[in-house]
Amino acid sequence: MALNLAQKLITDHLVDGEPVPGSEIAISIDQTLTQDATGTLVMLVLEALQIPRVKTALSAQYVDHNLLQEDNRNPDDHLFLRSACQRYGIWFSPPGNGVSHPVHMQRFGKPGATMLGADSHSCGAGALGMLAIGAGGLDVAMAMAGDPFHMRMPEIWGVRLTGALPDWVSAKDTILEMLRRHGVEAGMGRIIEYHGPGLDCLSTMDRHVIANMGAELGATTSVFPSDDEVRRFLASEGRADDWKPLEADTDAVYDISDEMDLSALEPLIAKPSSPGNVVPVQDVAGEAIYQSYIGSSANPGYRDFAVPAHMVAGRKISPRVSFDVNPTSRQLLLQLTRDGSLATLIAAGARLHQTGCNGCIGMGQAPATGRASLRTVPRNFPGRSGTREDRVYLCSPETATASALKGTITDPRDLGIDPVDIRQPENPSIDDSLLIGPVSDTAARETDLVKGPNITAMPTFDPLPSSMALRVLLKVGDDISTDEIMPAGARVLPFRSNISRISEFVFGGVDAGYVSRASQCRENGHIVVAGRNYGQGSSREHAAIAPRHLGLRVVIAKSIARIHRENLVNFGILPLVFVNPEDFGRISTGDEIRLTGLDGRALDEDSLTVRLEHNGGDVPIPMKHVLSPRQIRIIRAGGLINHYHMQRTSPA
Ligand code: MIC
Repeated sequence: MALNLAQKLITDHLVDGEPVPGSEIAISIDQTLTQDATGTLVMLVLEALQIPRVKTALSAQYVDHNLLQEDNRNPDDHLFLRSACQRYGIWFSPPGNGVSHPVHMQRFGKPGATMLGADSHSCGAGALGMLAIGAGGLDVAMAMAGDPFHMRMPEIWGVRLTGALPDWVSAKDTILEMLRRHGVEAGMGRIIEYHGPGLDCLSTMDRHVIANMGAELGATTSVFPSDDEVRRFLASEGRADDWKPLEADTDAVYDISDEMDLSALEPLIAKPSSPGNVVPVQDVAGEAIYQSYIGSSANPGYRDFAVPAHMVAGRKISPRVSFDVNPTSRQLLLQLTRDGSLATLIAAGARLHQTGCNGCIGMGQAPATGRASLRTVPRNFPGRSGTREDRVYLCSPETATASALKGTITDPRDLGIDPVDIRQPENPSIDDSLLIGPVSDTAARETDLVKGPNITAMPTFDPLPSSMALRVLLKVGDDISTDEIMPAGARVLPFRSNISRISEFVFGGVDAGYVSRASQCRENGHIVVAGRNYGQGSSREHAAIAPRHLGLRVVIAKSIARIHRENLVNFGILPLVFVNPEDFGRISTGDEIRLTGLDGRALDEDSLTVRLEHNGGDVPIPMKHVLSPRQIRIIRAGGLINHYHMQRTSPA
């Protein structure tokens, strides 16, 4: 049977289940990626599971998020991670080496391999013809321990690209066009596979831009074929031997077929405060800006800095704009330094920041109150920049630079500058000298984990009771992101390895009273009710573990984003979805909801009825859970760690 590329990648790694859309499958994982903000918990889990050494072909740990060393906490985490890498056989990429996703793709990514990453943007490596999926840290830890990764077989959404991008329109506009057409939920339960003649105008790093922000469409991942362009890319990284050709069979079919003519695209911009709020740049042109920011995993390539350098050469940035340059990696910084692009940017008035995720995750560069900030980053959820009432726009490096020069939102086509076609240099600077490889088994066994005072053990959680009567402590609307559930940023990120402390920030920007209300009924537990696409965005499992620590036992929503739903399950929180979305309106904060029979039929079948006590009445509300039998066992056990131990002590 003719297969598309995503089906080939899945079939090659299938260890359990039928690859029929919607049914649970298990796939083997070749590589894992962790970054510091999620990696500390992953390493603590490996310790708790007493794993001697990772079983993957390759696991790599990057330090790119928690770079501000305001006190001992972040640097203590860096040392802990370094020791854990040595202990468990993992590559270590230290602070300063660069943003995990592009570095991983450049130095380790392999066409045909699977990669599970504890970061939602791990999907960027799909640019190489890999099956690269973002997941919660617990799932990644299990993959490192040698377990397969479970997911529902996604539908495959084929997008045939035709034409070629016009001048001043780039890969970022392509993914913004996908978001403009389809919105932030369209990719749920789907893999997006790009194919067709339009690929010819997209370099591998351009494809990374598109695959990276597939996360913003809610997609499981995105894939591109491994073609001559990927061969060229790997050869330029000195890794020609890692290339192999991979593409869909000629007569392959897709569950959903779509087409995009690249020649018809124009510069686009996502307005505050959703990546799905996309309009043509022309529609908002002229609005004054305060900041313009280039860099991040969403625009990590050489051209994403070299094109801005070309644009500002011999010109000056508007005096009212902070033009923040965030180089992706040390390797890229060396390249930009050697070829003079960096000097050009600085001469024009750019502010140079260290290599890393930086302001993308609210680690510095927060914009001033009420002032517009244009960024090439992937997300603009409310408050994510660090400024509560922020106004962050997402755009291409071309639009960010044109606007920095003018001081107002500017369509780069209106600048009157000659267009350039800058691609990855054929012989880029390659520098792996900071990467530290795994050590021998003997050296690993002799390594002690280095734990600073802020690194605490994973909390333990009770199994699911057979019945519960819980109060609704919070009701929120549609599209609540994990940034709103568990904020990141310079103030909160240093507590990623201290669950009790980080819990103090849960829902901080949404409802300042939530933590104290939850703490008051912590033993009994509580419910959060939400609208559509609850938990969109990051893979941070802290958005599940910290509310669980505060007593969250059930989430009831109109729909729940993929990674967050898995994280809820992994920490023993029951995710329920309304059968009739209009029932959302019947529940109010403070209501009591009763759930019974959770040890029996109520969960074994996909539909259950909860009883709502409201104004003295008793209202039945039908729910579904869409959980597999494996996930139900995990929730009943009180989460994945308990389940893991139970399986080892009493095999079924
Ligand atoms: C993000 O872009 O939201 C992050 C920060 O990279 C997260 C991971 C995290 O919260 O540590 C992600 O995308 O998964």
